[in-house]
Amino acid sequence: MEGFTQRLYVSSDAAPAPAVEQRIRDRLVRDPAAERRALVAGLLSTPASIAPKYFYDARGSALFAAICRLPEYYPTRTEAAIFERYRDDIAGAAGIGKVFVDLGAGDCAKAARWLPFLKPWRYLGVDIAPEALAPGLARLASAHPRIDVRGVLTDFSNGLDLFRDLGGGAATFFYPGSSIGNFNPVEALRFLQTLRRHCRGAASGLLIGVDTKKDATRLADAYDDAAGVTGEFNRNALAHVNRILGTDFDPDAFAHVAFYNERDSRVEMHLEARTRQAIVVDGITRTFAAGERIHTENSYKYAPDEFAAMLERAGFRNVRCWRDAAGDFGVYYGEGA
Ligand code: AVI
Repeated sequence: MEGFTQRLYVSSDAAPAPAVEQRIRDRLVRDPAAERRALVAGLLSTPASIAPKYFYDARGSALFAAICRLPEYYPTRTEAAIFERYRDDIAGAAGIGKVFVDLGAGDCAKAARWLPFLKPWRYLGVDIAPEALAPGLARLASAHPRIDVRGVLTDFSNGLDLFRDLGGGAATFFYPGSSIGNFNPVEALRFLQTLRRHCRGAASGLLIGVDTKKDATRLADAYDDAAGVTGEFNRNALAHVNRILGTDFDPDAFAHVAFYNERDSRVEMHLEARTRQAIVVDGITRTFAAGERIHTENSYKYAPDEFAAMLERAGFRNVRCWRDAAGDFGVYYGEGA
C-alpha cells in the first residue's frame, strides 16, 4: 500500500512525534513470484549468477557492516575521512536549507553527520529495507525536531520516483559508499540521469562517493580479506537462496573468488564449486562441475575524470571532486542544471 498513513504529519516542537510507520511511504513493489523466477533463471544459466541483493539478509547486512571495518576494505573509512576533512567546503558547494535525500539510507548514520552542516528542512531516507530505516528515522526525528523526517521504501535499482516527496523545492541527493559501482556503467548513467531529472535547477545537486581504479592487488585484497569476512558474506547468499527456493546448497562447498577485471574496470565476486555439486532448483537438477562459478557481484571503479565526465553526461554541471591524499576514493558534487 502506498501513501503516508491517514493522520497529517505536522512537524513542530509542540506536536507529539508521529509513529515511525507514519513517516515511511511504502513504494516497494512486491512480486515474489517474479523475483523467484529471476533467481531460478540466474541459477540455471551458464554461467550461473545470483543478484547481489541476495547478500543482504539479516546475517549478510551484519557481515557487510563488519566488511566496512576491515583493514583491507578502505572505501568506507577513506570516504568518511574525506567527508570529515572537507565537510565545510562540500557543504558550501551543496548549500543549506534544502531537502536532503539519503539514497540507501540504511540506519541513517552517515547522513546524520551532514544535518548540522546542510540544515535541511526535510530529510528523506530512501531504502529497500525497513528494519534499519525505521529506527534510524526515529533517532533522527528525536535529535532534530525541526526537520521533517520521512522515509520511502523502494528498490531504486528498478528506477526512482521521488517527485512527490521533494515538496517542490531544491534537494541535495546523497549517494555515498560507492554503491553506484554495483550498477554497470549503462545502468549507472541511467540512474544519474534519473537523479538529474529530480533536480530543480542549480540549487539542487548530487553528492556521491565513488571508488577509484587502482592497483589490482589492493582491489582484490579489499574484496578477499585475510579474516575471510567477505568470503562468508559471499557464501551467505547461498544460505539466503536456500531459504527462498528450498534448495540445498552447501555454502562451504563453494570457495570465495574475488579479482579485479582490469579490462572492464570492475572487481568481480564469484562462488566456485570445490567439488561437483548437484542442486535441485525448481525440480530441475543443476549440476555445477568442480571449478564452475556462480557470479555474485560486480563493483565498478572509475578514474576521477571518467566519473566527472559521466556526471556531466547525465546533465550535472560545475562538478567538483574531493579526494584523499593517496587518491583512493573520490567524493563528487554536481549541480543539477
Ligand atoms: C555495497 N557495495 C558498494 C560494496 C562494494 O564495495 O561494491 C559491496 C561489497 N561487496 C564486497 N565487499 C563490499
